Amino acid sequence: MATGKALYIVVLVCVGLIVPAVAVDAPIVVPTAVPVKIIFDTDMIGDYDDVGAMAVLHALADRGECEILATVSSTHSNASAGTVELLNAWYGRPDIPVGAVKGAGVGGGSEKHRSHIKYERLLAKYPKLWRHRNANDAPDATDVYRRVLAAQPDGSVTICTVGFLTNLRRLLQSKPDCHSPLDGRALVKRKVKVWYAMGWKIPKGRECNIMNDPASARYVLENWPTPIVIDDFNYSQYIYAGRKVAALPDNGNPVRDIFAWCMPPAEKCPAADEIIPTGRFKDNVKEGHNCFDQSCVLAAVRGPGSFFDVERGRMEMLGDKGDNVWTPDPNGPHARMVDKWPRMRVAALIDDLMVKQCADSANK
Ligand SMILES: [Ca+2]
Repeated sequence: MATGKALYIVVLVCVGLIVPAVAVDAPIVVPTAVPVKIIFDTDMIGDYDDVGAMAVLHALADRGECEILATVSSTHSNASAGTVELLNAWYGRPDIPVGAVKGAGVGGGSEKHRSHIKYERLLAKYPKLWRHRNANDAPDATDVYRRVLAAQPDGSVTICTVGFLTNLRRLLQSKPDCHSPLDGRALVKRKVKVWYAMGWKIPKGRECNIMNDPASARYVLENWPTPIVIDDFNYSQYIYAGRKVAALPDNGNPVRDIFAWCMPPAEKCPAADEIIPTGRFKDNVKEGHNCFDQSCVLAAVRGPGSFFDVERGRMEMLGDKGDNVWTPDPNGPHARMVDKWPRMRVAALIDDLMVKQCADSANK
């Protein structure tokens, strides 16, 4: 990261979030005002925890904890942008700007690609809740980022990515335009407070969001000018939730639909306490499905000291395939999420947020 330590000013508590585990010079910015202004960047492709993350995001917005400035997709195909629009509309916020990656982004293949069938099914079930069938039709995510960031107060925006980093690379490399005379990196440095990223593996490994576009991941990691908080694979893989929302009646709830369609029955899955001690990866257990993305968006809104603490260090990428290594360092430029609450308690909170019912049923 190219910025100096002086940028890392911790502002302790304005919303009751004291951060006992974080030194005063830590590179983490705690939310200083509510609602937290947030841009959500999702891949919405293979895994459906992105749908759960949007449910958590909207539930937190309903509670007044965040203001959703924009929702963009980093997936270059098919139903991704439409699904994002659909969820925004179902939660009563149809006017949130939506954008999608343009050009050679990470794709899901043809419209029949298996990872998008569940989203195509969702678009068919709720035809009035979306406008852009596929990413090619949707507005350019880079333009959405620049327009939305330029209109916000300096240092006010939290970015949360739960997918590939293609959009952020293109934002950083963007040129001055009608929205701002600043180039992308200067605009981010001016407007963004902190970036929360679901990605990488700690202590080392190769993670999906990184390995699918490793060049973008490396570029963004090495050029991002604000603090970074990492929700790594090995933190959030053992937060399991989703049974509660999947068990809701089939009465027109797209979050319920996705979890009910995609999660295998509990009786066919091992219990979490059979899996967690082994250190193995398992995407579904009796308690639910991994909450990689839900944990990241919850962290981005509530900040360090809420349900998680942070460890400082340095994230580095190795080679060109997406491998990474984390080195703990009290003076390191990055931060990663570590346990404060037991992960099953975090899962219970996510379960409760995902069953939040939409107050506005007029659009259904
Ligand atoms: Ca994702």
